[in-house]
Amino acid sequence: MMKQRPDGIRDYEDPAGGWGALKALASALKQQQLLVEGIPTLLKQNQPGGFDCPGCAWPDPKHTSAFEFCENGAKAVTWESTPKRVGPDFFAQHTLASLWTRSDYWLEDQGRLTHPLRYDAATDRYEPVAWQAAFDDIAGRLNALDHPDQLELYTSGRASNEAAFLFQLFGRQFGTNNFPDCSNMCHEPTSVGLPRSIGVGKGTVTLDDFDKAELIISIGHNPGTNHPRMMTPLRNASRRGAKIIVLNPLRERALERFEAPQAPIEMATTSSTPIASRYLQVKVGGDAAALKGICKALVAKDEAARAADRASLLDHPFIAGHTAGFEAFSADLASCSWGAIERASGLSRADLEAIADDYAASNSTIVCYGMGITQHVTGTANVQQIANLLLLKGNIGKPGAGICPLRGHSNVQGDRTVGITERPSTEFLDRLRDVFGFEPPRAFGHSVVDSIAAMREGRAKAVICLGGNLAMAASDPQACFKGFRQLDLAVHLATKLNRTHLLAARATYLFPVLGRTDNDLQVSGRQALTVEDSMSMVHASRGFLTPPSDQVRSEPAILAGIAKATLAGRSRVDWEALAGNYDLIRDAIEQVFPEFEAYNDRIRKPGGFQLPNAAAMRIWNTPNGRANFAIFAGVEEDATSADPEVLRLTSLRAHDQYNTTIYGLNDRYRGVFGRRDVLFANPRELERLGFVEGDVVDVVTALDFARPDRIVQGLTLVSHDLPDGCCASYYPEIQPLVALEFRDPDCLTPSYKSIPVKIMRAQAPLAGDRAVTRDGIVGRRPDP
Ligand SMILES: Nc1nc2c(c(=O)[nH]1)N[C@H]1C(S)=C(S)[C@@H](COP(=O)(O)OP(=O)(O)OC[C@H]3O[C@@H](n4cnc5c(=O)[nH]c(N)nc54)[C@H](O)[C@@H]3O)O[C@H]1N2
Ligand SMILES: Nc1nc2c(c(=O)[nH]1)N[C@H]1C(S)=C(S)[C@@H](COP(=O)(O)OP(=O)(O)OC[C@H]3O[C@@H](n4cnc5c(=O)[nH]c(N)nc54)[C@H](O)[C@@H]3O)O[C@H]1N2
Ligand SMILES: [Mo]
Repeated sequence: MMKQRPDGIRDYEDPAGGWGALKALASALKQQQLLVEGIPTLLKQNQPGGFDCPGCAWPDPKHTSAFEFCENGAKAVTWESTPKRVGPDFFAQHTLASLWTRSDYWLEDQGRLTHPLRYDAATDRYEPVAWQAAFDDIAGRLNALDHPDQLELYTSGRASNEAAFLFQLFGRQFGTNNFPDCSNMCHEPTSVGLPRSIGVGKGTVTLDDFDKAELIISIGHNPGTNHPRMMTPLRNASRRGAKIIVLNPLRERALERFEAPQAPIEMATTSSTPIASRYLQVKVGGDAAALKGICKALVAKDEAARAADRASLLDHPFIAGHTAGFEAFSADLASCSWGAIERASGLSRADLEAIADDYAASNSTIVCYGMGITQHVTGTANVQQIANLLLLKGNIGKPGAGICPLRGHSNVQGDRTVGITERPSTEFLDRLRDVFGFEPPRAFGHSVVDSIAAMREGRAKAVICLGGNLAMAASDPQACFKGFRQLDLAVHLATKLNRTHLLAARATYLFPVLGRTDNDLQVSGRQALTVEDSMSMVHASRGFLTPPSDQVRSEPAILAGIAKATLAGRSRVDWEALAGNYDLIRDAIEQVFPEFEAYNDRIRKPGGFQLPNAAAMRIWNTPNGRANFAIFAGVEEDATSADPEVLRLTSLRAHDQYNTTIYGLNDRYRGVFGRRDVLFANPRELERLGFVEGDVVDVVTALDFARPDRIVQGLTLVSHDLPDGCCASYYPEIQPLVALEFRDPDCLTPSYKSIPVKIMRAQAPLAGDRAVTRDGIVGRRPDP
């Protein structure tokens, strides 16, 4: 007889996509009360003249089908264009203390913010405030700081180029480079590691390359959920016979089998397309070792081939002409033992050799990767190992080949391009000075982890958040919650209510902003914004829906309002003019960044334009002018640190969420329905540790910085196909386990995906915030 599985846990047998995706869309429309009206909105998504999907940063194909259907893009759009509203009445009914006890899911599902609000400590409520009064008060408080570096300016990656540019212009003229942004928690290892390897911190491929690649290697990303439009090129590649190799601890359904929801024949005959030709379940955190193993096998095979006078497997002319460090790199590979590589990666030598053979046989290879690579203590090293593999066969800067980091937020790459960085270059600051006539600060500022530490320690006094949900997205809620509550001033620009907004500072403002789908009308007429996708294409985005209320303002308008009030006589920038006509903001961007030449003309062409990428042209902007091999020395150490009680925990996105935004409680492809309070591990490991599926457990960190409150409580064990020694649960529920100090020392990205943990039978609940419920996190009790 079949064993009874825990409530809401089922085996999912179908391919990803297909009718299930269409059904899920119908229910998303219904949940947001958008039955018929939702359809025209979806039709304008990712079409020339329409708006850019606020979902992911995957580029748009040149010849868009009637509409590029994407279940999760559709959810992002319906979530934003919902008719539900959170206005002054709502806040009159709810104190912050009572809102705190709700789940994150509930908070955002209440609807769009409609009025500028100010927190009143006497009533414990947000109350309406007039825009100008708010700007004046904020200006007074900012100007009362002892030093501009007491201000932190956070950017979440949905902000447009125009909003981001104004934000950094304001901050730098105010006097700080404190620009923590969501990139710090996401692809910072790419921004730090790739420039060392190839001189550019961005991907080198275009969509055309996916049509030409003979081999695509996918490491640590889950496109069926997080970049669904990427499934079309993967499916096409598989159908024309290209190989696809996956390295992922979980067997993600879309990487196994996919059924295109826009292909009628496939849907009618339910003949799905197999995606991966080889699927290897690498150990959590074992990627650098696996990549090293593949390189070791390949270099050894090449030496053997050449000794036997057979054709070489590496691109030696490329290595000699374009790279540095090959000798030391191959010597290090030779000295690293297979035993250590197998233990650290959890993969067999035979499997890694087989990948090396596929790779050797391919004339053009793309490696795609996501958070499974970046969010580790070794994130930067992991990215550089991928670059090594590509360099061995000259797979950068040739058709059908290259490196493809899957960016997260739809404009996270663009925000960086236009100046959201805590480590600005001298060249950029000089141009800012020349164009705007002020001396920008030169000292580097805070990234996310530094900014939270500064808040916790009282060094930061004020924060302005351009979108996002910083206190939930960052590691260490123990530090974030305390830090936010100690501030003198917190200002949030947001579309919807979230938990970070409930952390009241001495003065707290919550401003409603226009979203991507909204018509943005300014004095000069209807405005377009611009964004840059994962493949460096810059294009315009125009919303068309009536905004939630006439009080809602655009991000550029609000930032200009704050800047004008704060910098008063100090700035020669005409903030009002910029906010009234975004063409003028783009002209300013073009003056500072020459690669945006003819910006306004070029975004008026459908599809926009591509920013130049030196590495894709084999120009290496590294200090030595070459592409560099990087040695990773950590394999042996990793292979020996084995306390059998400790599992390595990775944090995942469910299918029904967008980062901290929870759209629903299902994770369909992993067979989870109606709940988020689960911990996945394989049945052998459950048994070895004395548990069975369905047991309720608490999880603690097994790190030096363990403290009694670094615990997550009440997770139900679910058996799932994962490698030995590993377990997985959802982001952001596991956040209390990630100490601020647990991060990649090279780039400060928190190690959200390799947390050493111990599991134990559930104790009586400690503090509310650590106990996970079916709805995810609810703050049962205010954090002390
Ligand atoms: N619908 C939707 N779309 C999104 C988002 C969303 O939340 N929802 N978020 C956006 C953002 S900001 C981002 S950054 C991207 C994120 O997109 P992804 O990078 O796909 O993000 P994650 O869900 O964190 O998934 C990581 C994948 O890595 C695997 N993994 C975990 N640990 C390891 C490991 O140690 N090694 C390897 N090789 N694999 C591992 C997991 O099994 C999972 O398949 O998506 C963007 N798009
Ligand atoms: N454990 C763990 N932690 C992680 C991760 C992980 O994989 N595991 N992933 C990390 C990653 S990759 C990222 S990118 C970060 C994400 O960190 P953030 O970007 O800070 O978080 P989001 O959840 O995307 O932000 C959601 C909020 O953005 C606001 N919003 C939505 N649209 C708009 C808009 O158009 N304008 C404005 N102003 N506001 C808007 C809404 O109020 C919504 O509540 O989290 C990181 N944290
Ligand atoms: Mo991200």
